[in-house]
Amino acid sequence: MIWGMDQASLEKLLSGLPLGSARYFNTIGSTNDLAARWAAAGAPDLSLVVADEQTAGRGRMQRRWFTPPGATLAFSLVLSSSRLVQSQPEAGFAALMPRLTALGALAVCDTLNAALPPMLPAQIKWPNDVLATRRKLAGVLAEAHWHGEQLKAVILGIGINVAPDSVPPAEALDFPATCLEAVLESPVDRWELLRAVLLKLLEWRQRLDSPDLVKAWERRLAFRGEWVRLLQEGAPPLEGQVLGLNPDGALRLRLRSGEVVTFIAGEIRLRPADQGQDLPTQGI
Ligand code: BT5
Repeated sequence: MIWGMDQASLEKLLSGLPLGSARYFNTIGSTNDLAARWAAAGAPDLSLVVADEQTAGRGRMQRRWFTPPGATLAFSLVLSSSRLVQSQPEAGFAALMPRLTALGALAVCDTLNAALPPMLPAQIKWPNDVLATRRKLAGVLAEAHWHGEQLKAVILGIGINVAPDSVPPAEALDFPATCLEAVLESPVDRWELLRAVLLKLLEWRQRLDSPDLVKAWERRLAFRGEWVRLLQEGAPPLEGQVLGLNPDGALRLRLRSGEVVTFIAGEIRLRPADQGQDLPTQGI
């Protein structure tokens, strides 16, 4: 078991995994930003940036990702474009991004489910959150980086709440949160968890273009059959029943009118329709 982490221990932990290089930081702004700069400077495919603490951790749309020291797992992987678009170039960039978000969420979800009781499986709150006990335990941020019109790399950032200190104060949250130690009621070695998630991620990456990926994403979908509220930028909230995912990863909902509509990942937030802001935050 590794309690402290440093560059040499990270390299030892990852030995044998088919990754690019790896860099460890005690403190960093955002692992996604460092990984993007590294990708621009020629980082090999599957290079990894890991940090104990992020001072400017980000979620989607510049939302904040809380990453205090000693309690969370925060890392980013460089996925080189040359390895991403080779198998289905005609499907293009638009098809790729939802799959990469799914790749990260599935890797986390599957890793957690190896440890969680089968009655309480981790699930994916579409598109990019991993829930346990219906609270957010992890988030995924896939960001594309371009060189002119050419996709250079996608940075896949993953944040997982491990110890209770990782759970933000309730007033900083738009959805209830928890951490793995609270759910398992036992201590968790963050670095063993990192290795396990990376192994799952490498496994799923082999099937990035397969219909299996979206099917697995759909099987782990939270709130299936339930009524949810969609919060969209610049539009009134919408209520619908979660039906599933389309093969392209779009969310399929039935509205109160009976009409079935689909949403492409990225611009919406989702919560159960009957859930107020006051569900207690666990683990703090
Ligand atoms: C996400 O965004 O959930 C993506 C989070 C990705 C974080 C990783 S950490 C490594 C890499 N480097 C980065 O800078 N980022 C990535 P989104 O769905 O937009 O959710 C953001 C919202 O989650 C915030 O507005 C808060 O309400 C909530 N939140 C912030 N920190 C949290 C935490 N530690 N646990 C649970 N919820 C949190």
